[in-house]
Amino acid sequence: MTQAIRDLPRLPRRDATGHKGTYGKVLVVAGSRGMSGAAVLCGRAALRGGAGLVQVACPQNVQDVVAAAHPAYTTHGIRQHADGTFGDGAAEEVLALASAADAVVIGPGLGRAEPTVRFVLRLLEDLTAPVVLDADGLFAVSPFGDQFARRTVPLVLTPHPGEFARLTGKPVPATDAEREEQATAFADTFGGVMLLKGAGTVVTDGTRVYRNATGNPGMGTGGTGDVLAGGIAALIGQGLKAFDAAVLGAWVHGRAGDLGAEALGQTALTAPDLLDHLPAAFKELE
Ligand code: NPW
Ligand code: AMP
Ligand code: MG
Repeated sequence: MTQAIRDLPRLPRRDATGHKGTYGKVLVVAGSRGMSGAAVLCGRAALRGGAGLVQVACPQNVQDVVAAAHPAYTTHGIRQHADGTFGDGAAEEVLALASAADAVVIGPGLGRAEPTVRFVLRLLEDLTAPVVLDADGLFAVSPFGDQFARRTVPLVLTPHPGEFARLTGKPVPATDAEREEQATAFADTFGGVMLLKGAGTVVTDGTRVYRNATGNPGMGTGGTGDVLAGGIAALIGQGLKAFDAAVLGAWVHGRAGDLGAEALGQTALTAPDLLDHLPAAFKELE
Protein backbone atom coordinates (compact mmCIF):
# COMPACT_ATOMS: atom_id res chain seq x y z
CA MET A 1 0.00 0.00 0.00
CA THR A 2 1.37 3.44 -0.83
CA GLN A 3 1.45 6.41 1.49
CA ALA A 4 -0.47 8.84 -0.73
CA ILE A 5 -3.24 10.50 1.24
CA ARG A 6 -5.77 9.41 -1.38
CA ASP A 7 -4.97 5.79 -0.59
CA LEU A 8 -5.52 6.16 3.15
CA PRO A 9 -8.85 5.44 4.83
CA ARG A 10 -10.96 8.60 4.75
CA LEU A 11 -11.05 10.80 7.82
CA PRO A 12 -14.74 10.95 8.81
CA ARG A 13 -16.27 14.29 7.76
CA ARG A 14 -17.82 16.41 10.46
CA ASP A 15 -21.44 16.95 9.54
CA ALA A 16 -22.61 20.58 9.76
CA THR A 17 -25.19 19.63 12.34
CA GLY A 18 -22.89 17.35 14.33
CA HIS A 19 -22.26 17.84 18.04
CA LYS A 20 -20.09 16.27 20.71
CA GLY A 21 -22.44 13.32 20.94
CA THR A 22 -21.87 12.64 17.26
CA TYR A 23 -18.11 12.19 17.33
CA GLY A 24 -17.72 9.41 19.81
CA LYS A 25 -17.05 8.97 23.48
CA VAL A 26 -13.61 7.62 24.30
CA LEU A 27 -12.78 6.10 27.67
CA VAL A 28 -9.08 6.02 28.52
CA VAL A 29 -8.15 3.60 31.31
CA ALA A 30 -4.62 4.60 32.18
CA GLY A 31 -2.12 6.06 34.63
CA SER A 32 -0.72 5.28 38.06
CA ARG A 33 1.42 7.02 40.62
CA GLY A 34 4.63 7.88 38.73
CA MET A 35 2.99 7.48 35.30
CA SER A 36 0.09 9.92 35.42
CA GLY A 37 1.65 11.55 32.35
CA ALA A 38 0.78 8.54 30.21
CA ALA A 39 -2.92 9.01 31.04
CA VAL A 40 -2.70 12.72 30.27
CA LEU A 41 -0.96 12.18 26.92
CA CYS A 42 -3.46 9.51 25.90
CA GLY A 43 -6.48 11.58 26.93
CA ARG A 44 -5.15 14.68 25.18
CA ALA A 45 -4.44 12.65 22.04
CA ALA A 46 -8.02 11.34 22.00
CA LEU A 47 -9.22 14.95 22.09
CA ARG A 48 -6.80 15.96 19.32
CA GLY A 49 -7.98 12.93 17.37
CA GLY A 50 -11.45 14.43 17.19
CA ALA A 51 -13.36 12.53 19.88
CA GLY A 52 -16.55 14.26 20.96
CA LEU A 53 -16.05 13.38 24.61
CA VAL A 54 -13.09 11.92 26.44
CA GLN A 55 -13.10 10.49 29.93
CA VAL A 56 -9.91 9.39 31.65
CA ALA A 57 -10.39 6.69 34.29
CA CYS A 58 -7.25 6.56 36.40
CA PRO A 59 -6.42 5.40 39.93
CA GLN A 60 -7.93 7.66 42.56
CA ASN A 61 -4.51 8.72 43.85
CA VAL A 62 -3.64 10.45 40.55
CA GLN A 63 -7.06 11.77 39.59
CA ASP A 64 -6.38 15.34 40.67
CA VAL A 65 -3.07 15.45 38.84
CA VAL A 66 -4.61 14.07 35.65
CA ALA A 67 -7.60 16.40 35.89
CA ALA A 68 -5.39 19.45 36.38
CA ALA A 69 -3.34 18.63 33.28
CA HIS A 70 -6.12 19.38 30.78
CA PRO A 71 -9.51 21.08 31.04
CA ALA A 72 -11.32 19.33 28.20
CA TYR A 73 -11.58 15.72 29.35
CA THR A 74 -13.47 14.50 32.38
CA THR A 75 -11.86 12.14 34.89
CA HIS A 76 -12.91 9.28 37.09
CA GLY A 77 -10.86 8.11 40.07
CA ILE A 78 -10.88 4.31 40.31
CA ARG A 79 -11.14 3.19 43.94
CA GLN A 80 -7.99 1.74 45.44
CA HIS A 81 -6.95 -0.06 48.63
CA ALA A 82 -4.79 1.88 51.09
CA ASP A 83 -1.67 0.32 49.51
CA GLY A 84 -2.62 1.75 46.12
CA THR A 85 -3.71 -1.52 44.50
CA PHE A 86 -7.07 -1.91 42.80
CA GLY A 87 -9.82 -3.57 44.79
CA ASP A 88 -12.17 -6.28 43.52
CA GLY A 89 -14.84 -3.78 42.48
CA ALA A 90 -12.50 -1.69 40.32
CA ALA A 91 -13.28 -3.52 37.09
CA GLU A 92 -17.06 -3.30 37.63
CA GLU A 93 -16.69 0.42 38.26
CA VAL A 94 -14.89 0.90 34.94
CA LEU A 95 -17.20 -1.48 33.05
CA ALA A 96 -20.11 0.73 34.09
CA LEU A 97 -18.36 3.76 32.57
CA ALA A 98 -17.42 1.78 29.48
CA SER A 99 -21.02 0.84 28.76
CA ALA A 100 -21.46 4.38 27.41
CA ALA A 101 -18.17 4.45 25.44
CA ASP A 102 -17.64 4.02 21.70
CA ALA A 103 -13.98 3.08 22.16
CA VAL A 104 -11.81 2.21 25.15
CA VAL A 105 -8.03 2.48 25.55
CA ILE A 106 -6.54 0.26 28.22
CA GLY A 107 -3.00 0.33 29.45
CA PRO A 108 -0.78 3.42 29.18
CA GLY A 109 0.99 3.89 32.48
CA LEU A 110 -1.31 1.52 34.41
CA GLY A 111 1.56 -0.42 35.97
CA ARG A 112 2.04 -4.14 36.31
CA ALA A 113 1.00 -5.03 39.86
CA GLU A 114 -0.84 -8.35 40.08
CA PRO A 115 -4.22 -6.74 40.97
CA THR A 116 -3.80 -4.46 37.93
CA VAL A 117 -3.23 -7.47 35.70
CA ARG A 118 -6.41 -9.08 37.07
CA PHE A 119 -8.27 -5.79 36.58
CA VAL A 120 -7.27 -5.65 32.90
CA LEU A 121 -8.21 -9.28 32.28
CA ARG A 122 -11.59 -8.75 33.92
CA LEU A 123 -12.24 -5.68 31.73
CA LEU A 124 -11.38 -7.61 28.59
CA GLU A 125 -13.80 -10.39 29.54
CA ASP A 126 -16.85 -8.13 29.64
CA LEU A 127 -16.20 -5.02 27.54
CA THR A 128 -18.52 -4.62 24.59
CA ALA A 129 -16.91 -1.50 23.05
CA PRO A 130 -13.88 -1.72 20.71
CA VAL A 131 -10.62 -1.80 22.67
CA VAL A 132 -7.16 -0.39 21.96
CA LEU A 133 -4.82 -2.38 24.19
CA ASP A 134 -1.43 -0.75 24.79
CA ALA A 135 1.56 -0.74 27.12
CA ASP A 136 0.74 -2.33 30.51
CA GLY A 137 -2.55 -3.58 29.07
CA LEU A 138 -0.42 -5.70 26.75
CA PHE A 139 1.72 -6.84 29.67
CA ALA A 140 -1.44 -8.21 31.33
CA VAL A 141 -2.15 -10.52 28.39
CA SER A 142 1.45 -11.65 27.83
CA PRO A 143 2.28 -14.21 26.70
CA PHE A 144 -0.80 -14.04 24.56
CA GLY A 145 -2.76 -17.27 24.62
CA ASP A 146 -5.95 -18.08 22.79
CA GLN A 147 -8.16 -16.53 25.49
CA PHE A 148 -9.04 -13.59 23.25
CA ALA A 149 -9.05 -15.41 19.96
CA ARG A 150 -12.00 -14.65 17.71
CA ARG A 151 -13.67 -12.34 20.15
CA THR A 152 -16.56 -10.47 18.59
CA VAL A 153 -15.58 -7.05 19.95
CA PRO A 154 -12.83 -5.37 17.87
CA LEU A 155 -9.43 -5.43 19.56
CA VAL A 156 -6.41 -3.41 18.41
CA LEU A 157 -3.06 -4.34 19.95
CA THR A 158 -0.37 -1.64 19.72
CA PRO A 159 2.93 -3.14 20.93
CA HIS A 160 6.42 -1.76 20.39
CA PRO A 161 8.88 -4.51 19.45
CA GLY A 162 9.73 -5.25 23.10
CA GLU A 163 6.07 -5.64 24.00
CA PHE A 164 5.51 -7.73 20.87
CA ALA A 165 8.28 -10.11 21.95
CA ARG A 166 6.62 -10.37 25.35
CA LEU A 167 3.28 -11.20 23.66
CA THR A 168 4.72 -13.87 21.38
CA GLY A 169 7.29 -15.28 23.79
CA LYS A 170 9.81 -15.09 20.91
CA PRO A 171 12.83 -12.79 20.42
CA VAL A 172 12.28 -9.30 18.94
CA PRO A 173 11.84 -9.74 15.14
CA ALA A 174 15.23 -9.04 13.56
CA THR A 175 14.27 -7.85 10.06
CA ASP A 176 11.43 -5.95 8.41
CA ALA A 177 10.32 -9.13 6.68
CA GLU A 178 10.21 -10.94 10.02
CA ARG A 179 8.26 -8.08 11.62
CA GLU A 180 5.65 -8.23 8.90
CA GLU A 181 5.44 -11.99 8.86
CA GLN A 182 5.13 -12.36 12.65
CA ALA A 183 2.63 -9.51 13.00
CA THR A 184 0.44 -10.93 10.23
CA ALA A 185 0.52 -14.45 11.65
CA PHE A 186 -0.34 -13.09 15.08
CA ALA A 187 -3.32 -11.05 13.84
CA ASP A 188 -4.54 -13.98 11.80
CA THR A 189 -4.54 -16.21 14.86
CA PHE A 190 -6.30 -13.85 17.23
CA GLY A 191 -8.70 -12.34 14.71
CA GLY A 192 -8.04 -8.70 15.57
CA VAL A 193 -5.77 -5.85 14.47
CA MET A 194 -2.05 -5.88 15.22
CA LEU A 195 -0.16 -2.59 15.00
CA LEU A 196 3.53 -3.35 15.49
CA LYS A 197 5.30 -0.05 16.20
CA GLY A 198 8.77 1.17 15.29
CA ALA A 199 10.43 2.55 12.16
CA GLY A 200 8.01 1.29 9.50
CA THR A 201 5.05 0.49 11.74
CA VAL A 202 3.12 -2.51 10.43
CA VAL A 203 -0.68 -2.65 10.68
CA THR A 204 -2.37 -5.92 9.83
CA ASP A 205 -5.58 -7.83 10.39
CA GLY A 206 -4.00 -11.04 9.18
CA THR A 207 -5.10 -10.46 5.59
CA ARG A 208 -4.42 -6.82 4.85
CA VAL A 209 -0.96 -5.45 5.61
CA TYR A 210 -0.09 -1.75 5.72
CA ARG A 211 3.42 -0.47 6.29
CA ASN A 212 3.52 3.11 7.52
CA ALA A 213 6.15 5.48 6.15
CA THR A 214 5.57 8.59 8.24
CA GLY A 215 7.53 9.18 11.44
CA ASN A 216 11.18 9.56 12.35
CA PRO A 217 13.65 8.59 15.09
CA GLY A 218 12.89 11.82 16.95
CA MET A 219 9.77 9.95 18.07
CA GLY A 220 11.91 7.55 20.07
CA THR A 221 11.11 9.42 23.28
CA GLY A 222 8.89 8.60 26.25
CA GLY A 223 5.15 8.94 25.80
CA THR A 224 4.82 8.95 22.00
CA GLY A 225 3.14 5.54 22.05
CA ASP A 226 0.62 6.76 24.61
CA VAL A 227 -0.33 9.50 22.13
CA LEU A 228 -0.84 6.95 19.35
CA ALA A 229 -3.24 4.82 21.40
CA GLY A 230 -5.50 7.78 22.21
CA GLY A 231 -5.55 8.90 18.58
CA ILE A 232 -6.60 5.49 17.27
CA ALA A 233 -9.42 5.24 19.81
CA ALA A 234 -10.69 8.66 18.76
CA LEU A 235 -10.87 7.53 15.13
CA ILE A 236 -12.77 4.37 16.10
CA GLY A 237 -15.13 6.57 18.11
CA GLN A 238 -15.82 8.58 14.95
CA GLY A 239 -16.93 5.46 13.16
CA LEU A 240 -13.81 4.09 11.47
CA LYS A 241 -13.37 0.32 11.51
CA ALA A 242 -10.55 -0.87 13.75
CA PHE A 243 -8.10 -1.64 10.91
CA ASP A 244 -8.76 1.68 9.17
CA ALA A 245 -8.44 3.60 12.44
CA ALA A 246 -5.10 1.92 13.14
CA VAL A 247 -3.80 2.70 9.63
CA LEU A 248 -4.94 6.33 9.68
CA GLY A 249 -3.86 6.73 13.30
CA ALA A 250 -0.34 5.48 12.54
CA TRP A 251 -0.08 7.76 9.51
CA VAL A 252 -1.26 10.92 11.24
CA HIS A 253 0.83 10.21 14.37
CA GLY A 254 3.96 9.84 12.24
CA ARG A 255 3.05 12.89 10.18
CA ALA A 256 2.71 14.94 13.38
CA GLY A 257 6.15 13.64 14.33
CA ASP A 258 7.57 14.69 10.97
CA LEU A 259 6.00 18.17 11.20
CA GLY A 260 7.27 18.43 14.77
CA ALA A 261 10.79 17.45 13.67
CA GLU A 262 10.71 20.01 10.84
CA ALA A 263 9.85 22.73 13.34
CA LEU A 264 11.93 21.62 16.31
CA GLY A 265 14.46 19.09 15.08
CA GLN A 266 14.50 15.39 15.97
CA THR A 267 16.71 15.70 19.02
CA ALA A 268 14.46 17.90 21.12
CA LEU A 269 11.12 16.42 20.00
CA THR A 270 8.88 15.29 22.89
CA ALA A 271 5.52 13.54 23.09
CA PRO A 272 3.58 16.76 23.84
CA ASP A 273 5.09 18.20 20.64
CA LEU A 274 3.25 15.48 18.74
CA LEU A 275 0.01 16.71 20.30
CA ASP A 276 0.87 20.24 19.17
CA HIS A 277 1.47 19.09 15.58
CA LEU A 278 -1.53 16.79 15.27
CA PRO A 279 -3.77 19.69 14.16
CA ALA A 280 -1.61 20.40 11.08
CA ALA A 281 -1.35 16.69 10.31
CA PHE A 282 -5.15 16.25 10.51
CA LYS A 283 -5.69 19.37 8.38
CA GLU A 284 -3.91 17.61 5.53
CA LEU A 285 -6.63 14.96 5.69
CA GLU A 286 -9.66 17.28 5.95
P1 NPW B 1 15.83 -2.46 25.45
O1 NPW B 1 15.75 -1.67 26.72
O2 NPW B 1 15.96 -1.59 24.24
O3 NPW B 1 16.78 -3.59 25.48
P2 NPW B 1 8.51 -1.78 28.47
P3 NPW B 1 7.91 1.07 28.33
C1 NPW B 1 12.15 -3.08 24.60
C2 NPW B 1 4.59 4.04 30.41
N1 NPW B 1 5.12 5.34 30.04
N2 NPW B 1 12.88 -2.29 19.59
C3 NPW B 1 13.22 -2.59 25.53
O4 NPW B 1 14.40 -3.23 25.25
C4 NPW B 1 3.99 3.18 29.34
O5 NPW B 1 2.69 3.59 28.95
C5 NPW B 1 4.79 6.37 30.82
C6 NPW B 1 13.29 -3.30 20.39
C7 NPW B 1 12.71 -3.00 26.89
O6 NPW B 1 13.08 -4.36 27.15
C8 NPW B 1 3.97 1.85 30.05
O7 NPW B 1 2.84 1.79 30.89
C9 NPW B 1 5.19 7.66 30.60
N3 NPW B 1 13.04 -3.37 21.71
C10 NPW B 1 5.22 1.92 30.94
O8 NPW B 1 5.63 3.26 30.91
C11 NPW B 1 6.16 7.96 29.51
C12 NPW B 1 12.33 -2.37 22.25
O9 NPW B 1 10.96 -3.13 25.39
C13 NPW B 1 11.27 -2.95 26.76
C14 NPW B 1 11.88 -1.29 21.47
C15 NPW B 1 6.34 1.05 30.44
O10 NPW B 1 6.50 1.20 29.02
C16 NPW B 1 6.91 6.73 29.08
C17 NPW B 1 10.74 -1.62 27.24
O11 NPW B 1 9.40 -1.71 27.15
C18 NPW B 1 6.03 5.49 28.92
O12 NPW B 1 5.23 5.59 27.74
C19 NPW B 1 12.19 -1.29 20.09
N4 NPW B 1 11.76 -0.28 19.29
N5 NPW B 1 11.19 -0.45 22.25
C20 NPW B 1 4.65 8.76 31.44
N6 NPW B 1 5.06 10.01 31.19
O13 NPW B 1 3.85 8.50 32.35
C21 NPW B 1 11.25 -1.00 23.48
N7 NPW B 1 11.91 -2.17 23.48
O14 NPW B 1 9.15 -2.59 29.51
O15 NPW B 1 7.18 -2.25 28.01
O16 NPW B 1 8.51 -0.27 28.95
O17 NPW B 1 7.66 0.99 26.89
O18 NPW B 1 8.80 2.15 28.79
P1 AMP C 1 6.21 3.66 22.60
O1 AMP C 1 7.51 2.90 22.62
O2 AMP C 1 5.05 2.85 22.99
O3 AMP C 1 6.27 4.96 23.35
O4 AMP C 1 5.94 4.06 21.08
C1 AMP C 1 6.89 4.78 20.35
C2 AMP C 1 6.24 5.44 19.15
O5 AMP C 1 7.24 6.18 18.42
C3 AMP C 1 5.67 4.44 18.16
O6 AMP C 1 4.53 4.98 17.52
C4 AMP C 1 6.79 4.24 17.17
O7 AMP C 1 6.36 3.81 15.91
C5 AMP C 1 7.39 5.65 17.11
N1 AMP C 1 8.82 5.58 16.76
C6 AMP C 1 9.83 5.29 17.60
N2 AMP C 1 11.00 5.25 16.93
C7 AMP C 1 10.71 5.52 15.62
C8 AMP C 1 11.48 5.61 14.41
N3 AMP C 1 12.81 5.41 14.41
N4 AMP C 1 10.85 5.91 13.26
C9 AMP C 1 9.51 6.10 13.26
N5 AMP C 1 8.72 6.02 14.36
C10 AMP C 1 9.31 5.73 15.52
MG1 MG D 1 4.27 2.57 24.92
